[in-house]
Amino acid sequence: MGLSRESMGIKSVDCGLEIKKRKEEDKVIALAGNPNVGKSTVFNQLTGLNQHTGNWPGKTVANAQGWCTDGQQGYVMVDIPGCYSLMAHSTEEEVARDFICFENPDAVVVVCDATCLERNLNLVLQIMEATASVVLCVNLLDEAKKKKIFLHLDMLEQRLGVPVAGTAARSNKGLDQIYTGIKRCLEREVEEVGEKPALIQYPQYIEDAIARLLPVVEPKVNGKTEARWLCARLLDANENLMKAVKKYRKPVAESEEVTASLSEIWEEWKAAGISQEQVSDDMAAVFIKKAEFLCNGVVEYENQTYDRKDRKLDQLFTSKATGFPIMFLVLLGIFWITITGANYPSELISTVLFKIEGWLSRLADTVGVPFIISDLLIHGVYRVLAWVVAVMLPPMAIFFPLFTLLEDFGYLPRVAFNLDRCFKKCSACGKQALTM
Ligand SMILES: Nc1nc2c(ncn2[C@@H]2O[C@H](COP(=O)(O)OP(=O)(O)OP(=O)(O)O)[C@@H](O)[C@H]2O)c(=O)[nH]1
Ligand SMILES: [Mg+2]
Repeated sequence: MGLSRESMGIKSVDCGLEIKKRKEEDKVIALAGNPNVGKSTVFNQLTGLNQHTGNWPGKTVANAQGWCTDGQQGYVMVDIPGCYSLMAHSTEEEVARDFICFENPDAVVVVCDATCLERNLNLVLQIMEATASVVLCVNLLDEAKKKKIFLHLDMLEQRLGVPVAGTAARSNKGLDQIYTGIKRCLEREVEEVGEKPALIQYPQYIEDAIARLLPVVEPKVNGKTEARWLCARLLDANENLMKAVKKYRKPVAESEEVTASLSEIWEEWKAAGISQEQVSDDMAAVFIKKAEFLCNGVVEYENQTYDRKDRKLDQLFTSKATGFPIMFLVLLGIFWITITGANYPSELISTVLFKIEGWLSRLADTVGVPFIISDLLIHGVYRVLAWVVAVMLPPMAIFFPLFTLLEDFGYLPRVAFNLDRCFKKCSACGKQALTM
């Protein structure tokens, strides 16, 4: 039975997805994280569904839901698009941010790439600032092992203060830890609501401003965590996020008290020579430093130059001098192989299929099938089918395996990176090059 968000108590935010619980006590869990870290793979393994996965960022562009259970508790898992930050820069990132920040899921599982944990922790910290119920899922542990990167997840759990699960989702390893993590997270939420000290500490002048704003903002939102996060975001004044606040947290956006306090703070900052850019930079720096601190001692590299080969390939495939020429040659090569290479099997298939058409025609004459029927079926339906198969099948059989090879080698994200600037000029983004 499809139950509406209102009837099941889920806050009504239009993220294009109506949450469907099977039972009232089911919990809504968001699967968030950077692009291409295995969120949809985790989602598919847990729910038994088949969300699209592939080795390039930006495959998931809208929220998708699926139901699963650990045997006792039912969960509605929501696979959300990948994002690098809560300051969304694209529509998918907005969809992700709105679900995490304004849809109030019961918990957010943030999936991370174990091979570049520090970079991924930036988003983890941003989400932990926005919501109290977070589980960290460090995925791709098999890849990290291959690259001889070792992670002390217990230490990370201690430092972060949220449950951490280590997984290799593609081979279905460690996924039970996600359930354990969610359970611990939900139990703890009941015990400690509002008690935890803030994980992110901004420079003193920003902390003072947050302390001034908090009493005005807190009564208008859902709890302490969201209030502190929202105060920081109001001070940061990110244009895109402000639009979302206007849409989803009207009482805050329309409050004269909030506007007056904000103007007062900004006036004071202006008088002290503190610019808006400096505030944003100081805030961003806190997350980067915190991620660096958290990873120190948690991540160990047996081979310090483990990524030298990848960086050299990056240089070759994405630099101005070589990136574009190589990309054109590779793509041209693929199209040439596809079109020229397809001619031979096409010819062979059409010869065989048209020979069969001749046999079928003679057989129909021998058996005495009326001409109108044999003409319709053999020279009509069969011939069209034979043409389509002969013309379409060989290029597809050549193109898709080649495309998959490029995907597996990790070349496609580099194509997206190269084309990003051109696509941005058309108000699109580089990732769309892949679907094009
Ligand atoms: N080796 C390895 N590969 C994995 C693992 N989990 C996912 N992958 C692969 O990583 C790639 C990305 O997986 P997705 O599940 O599509 O990633 P996503 O985070 O949903 O990506 P977006 O929707 O684009 O943000 C796919 O090729 C997966 O097969 C894992 O644990 N180990
Ligand atoms: Mg996905």
